[in-house]
Amino acid sequence: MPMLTASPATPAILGGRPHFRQPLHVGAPNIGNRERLLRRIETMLDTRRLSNFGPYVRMFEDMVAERARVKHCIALCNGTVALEIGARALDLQGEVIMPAFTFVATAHALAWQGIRPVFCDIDPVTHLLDPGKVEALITPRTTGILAVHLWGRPAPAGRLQEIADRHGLKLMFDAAHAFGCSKGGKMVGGFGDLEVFSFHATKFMNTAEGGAVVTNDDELARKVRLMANFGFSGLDRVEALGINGKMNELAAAMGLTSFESLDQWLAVNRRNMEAWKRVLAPVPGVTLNTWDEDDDHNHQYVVCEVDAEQAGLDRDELVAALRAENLLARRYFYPGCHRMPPYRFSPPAGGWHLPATERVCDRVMVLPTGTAVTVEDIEQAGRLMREILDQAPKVRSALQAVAVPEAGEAVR
Ligand code: T4K
Repeated sequence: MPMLTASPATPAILGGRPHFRQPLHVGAPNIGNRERLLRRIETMLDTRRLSNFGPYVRMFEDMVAERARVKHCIALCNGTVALEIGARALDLQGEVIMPAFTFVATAHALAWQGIRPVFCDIDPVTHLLDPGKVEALITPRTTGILAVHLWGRPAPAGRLQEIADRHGLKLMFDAAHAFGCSKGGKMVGGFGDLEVFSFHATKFMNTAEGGAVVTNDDELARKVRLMANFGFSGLDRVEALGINGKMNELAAAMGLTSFESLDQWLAVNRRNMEAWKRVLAPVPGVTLNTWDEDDDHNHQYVVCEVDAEQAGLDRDELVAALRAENLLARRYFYPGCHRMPPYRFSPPAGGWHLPATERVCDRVMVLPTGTAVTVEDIEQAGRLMREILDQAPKVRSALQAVAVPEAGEAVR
């Protein structure tokens, strides 16, 4: 639990003590009931069943499929491998259209198997792939669209499906952020040909490391299961090319335990989001992203945009000043996949044209939430942000004069 130091007279960047004694992370894991987890591990050790589609993995798959209201769930070792196997099961090749504003794993999962990610711009408000910009990027080499339910907000699946159908393309969703989310009453999991969840430690629901492919298509599910297990369809019968993408029993035990606390965590995330909404309302130039109240949301990311002119500091300056306080805000997914190696070395003729992506990359700031964060922390953080911005010119000068902690470092 982050501990507060005495009330801050001076922001740390101006020489005061860091406000939070313990770092306040974006992505500190939610941890389920220890006794129940340890009991599951005891059983696992007693039965010596550690991997290869054991009972915990089967149970976990059933629970994910039920929650996402989808026919098949194949639990895998992480979200990145799930994306790779999903893309391969769909026989994606050549070029696939995707947003550049996402975690780099989305692009790497394609590039790792020789598929060229073609970056499409996003809607500047929702941060999601802009369907109006997709068709212009389709070429004879395009085989699919990989959209991302970024921050847990469902991508415009209906419009993307129409485009995919019109051009004979496969449609897959990176739902790494969106477990438990819904759009128009339909749960994330059943959109497109298949969807991919991540259950990484930093996610709303975690298995420490883990992921899953979910689909309503029987044949695709069979293919994914084969591919994730070296192509084995029997004890010693290999039917196809495969790799090892299996989730192990330890991870599934963690997942089953996480499931038991899911609704409680959701309530915490909602409570925290309301608190952030309240405390950020009077902060000049810092605007919390909105969401559709009719949709289910897991609120695992608290995302805002910083308007440098109104705030008096730009996003990077504000993030640096907050990090000096041990409030470890993040600027996910800066600078955008298209400006990262290897993608920045192979732009199309004329370069990438992604103005909305680049604007959002320069403004987004993600703030801590989850069960490790209290309402009191958030209220303190709001006051702190106002104090920092009240002294923006001094903070800017101080930032220019000192070495600011790098991402991941905490000031002690
Ligand atoms: N698609 C999308 C859209 C994704 O966002 C991701 C992953 C994927 C695909 C791929 O899924 P996986 O293959 O990962 O299943 C994190 C995660 O590693 C990554 O899973 C996640 N997205 C991405 C958005 O965030 P970092 O660079 O933020 O990790 P890190 O180590 O800085 O952790 C964040 C904070 O959480 C740290 O400040 C400390 C805290 N933390 C982290 C871990 C792992 C803990 O307190 N305990 C922990 O065990 O990437």
